[in-house]
Amino acid sequence: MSNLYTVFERRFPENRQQLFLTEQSGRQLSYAELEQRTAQLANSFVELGLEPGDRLAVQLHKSASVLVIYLAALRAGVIYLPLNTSYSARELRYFLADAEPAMVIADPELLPCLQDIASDLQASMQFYAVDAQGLGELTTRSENASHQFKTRNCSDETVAAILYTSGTTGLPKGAMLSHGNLASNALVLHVMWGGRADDVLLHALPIFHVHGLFVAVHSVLMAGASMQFLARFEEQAVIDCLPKCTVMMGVPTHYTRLLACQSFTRESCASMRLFISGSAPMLSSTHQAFADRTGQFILERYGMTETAMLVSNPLQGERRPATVGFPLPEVTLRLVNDAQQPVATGEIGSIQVKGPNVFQGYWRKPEKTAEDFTDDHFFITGDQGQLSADGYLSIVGRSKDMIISGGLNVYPKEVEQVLNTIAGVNESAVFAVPDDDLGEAVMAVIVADSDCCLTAVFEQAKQQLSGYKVPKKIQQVDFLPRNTMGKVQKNKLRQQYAAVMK
Ligand code: MCA
Ligand code: AMP
Repeated sequence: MSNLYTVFERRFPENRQQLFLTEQSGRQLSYAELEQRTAQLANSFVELGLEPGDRLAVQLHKSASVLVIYLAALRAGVIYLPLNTSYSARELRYFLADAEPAMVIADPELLPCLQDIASDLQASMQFYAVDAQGLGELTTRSENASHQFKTRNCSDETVAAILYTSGTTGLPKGAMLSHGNLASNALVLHVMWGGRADDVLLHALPIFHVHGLFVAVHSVLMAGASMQFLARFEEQAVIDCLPKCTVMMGVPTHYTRLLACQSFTRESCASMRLFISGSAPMLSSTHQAFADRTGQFILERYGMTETAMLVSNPLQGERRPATVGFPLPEVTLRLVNDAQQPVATGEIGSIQVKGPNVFQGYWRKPEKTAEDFTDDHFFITGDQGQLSADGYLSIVGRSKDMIISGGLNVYPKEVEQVLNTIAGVNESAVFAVPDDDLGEAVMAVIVADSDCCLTAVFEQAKQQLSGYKVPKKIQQVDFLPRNTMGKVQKNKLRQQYAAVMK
């Protein structure tokens, strides 16, 4: 098995002058430039002493330069570690301490905070600033480097990237995805979704996650196709771009926001062959409204950071709303009851999976890794599913205490831990409430001193948590509902506040 970059390179268009991407500014990157710039940067990484297996942490706003850095890291055998630009100093400290990156590349305005953290941790890391145009000392250095780089060989198990996912305990875990995991998933999706060289992907997702970085970008590289690379999801920009595109991948919030626009019409989608949705459940009513408006059926699929994509509705055949379709080739999926016995068709069970896409474990957390696998090596997803007689999987719930807000995961425990440290707050409970825009919104109830100021609690929460984790509503209560075991009854809270965002 080869380096993931080599898998892509073999599929680059013969004419390397063809476009890989176009940014909103009109700036373009051809496959020839991609090859050259990734070779130069990989040479710089080696000159600067990065060794295979070293971690490269990257905290940059979305631009083509980030993809050049990602692919150069793959070529040099360096482990790529994307950091969300909305992370707070508290969150970043955990990631730097845990991953111990040898190099950190960040936006000039974000770099000082990372440097302060590293100096506080007494950790030695190389720091480079790269600005929105992709410029900085590192880029200048790489401009003088050779255009040739022999991409490092690696095995299926060699770690390509670490993506942090928070956990039910409140402590994030670094999921190690290997070159083999990502290559097998990219190939399967290319075949299942009918990737074509003349595809143009509309890319409006963030690139810190499996969805935007791997599923979307890899689909372009596997087809030798191109993409319109938008810095963020903004409805009108997406609608303006659609006529130049053939495929779009998004989260349900993207599709509901498009449907709220009058200018999103059947005509604006005329060149599109495929709309894909994932990361969060899509309501059947959204599927229907989308089909009514555009004449096209969204293809919904299901995956996780630890496994990349697992299950997909078919390209040809019925795309069934409220289901995520069939297990992908090579993915073995089973539904089990509490006694770990397979459930009958139509019954609800915990989803467990096995396959070449399943990650290598959590970075430096062997005990956590062991907890999440069964004795016969199935990964326990923490999702609850149900299979129809004709094999369609529905995700019907989660055994993990997790909120999905606008396609982003929030673990209540982490938010509760932060709220509980705020002066005046005695205890808290964080849970999901239905939200028309985000699907689920984060809500907190707190038991606090009588003089506790809610505005101050919000401010403190904002300082310590990424914006999407900050509760949209915080309500002060006299006590938390508990069962006889003393456990907070979140079901009761969810019911009580179900209409709070309406
Ligand atoms: C931003 N904010 C949010 C969210 N995003 N709050 C709750 N949930 C969110 N998802 C907050 C910001 O902190 C800010 O708060 C305010 O909303 C406005 O921020 P802005 O950036 O302008 O928001 P936006 O542009 O409206 O973004 C919403 C969005 C975006 C378009 C839904 O979150 C998005 O693109 N989500 C996609 C996420 C994704 O790619 N997920 C894949 C991971 P304040 O005003 O207070 O500062 S899951 C995955 O990879 C698995 C494997 C899978 O299956 O795909
Ligand atoms: P993450 O940990 O960020 O990778 O999020 C993965 C989780 O998102 C899964 O375990 C599911 O709970 C959820 N998810 C992803 N795709 C879907 C989908 N199409 N429908 C319902 N839930 C989904």
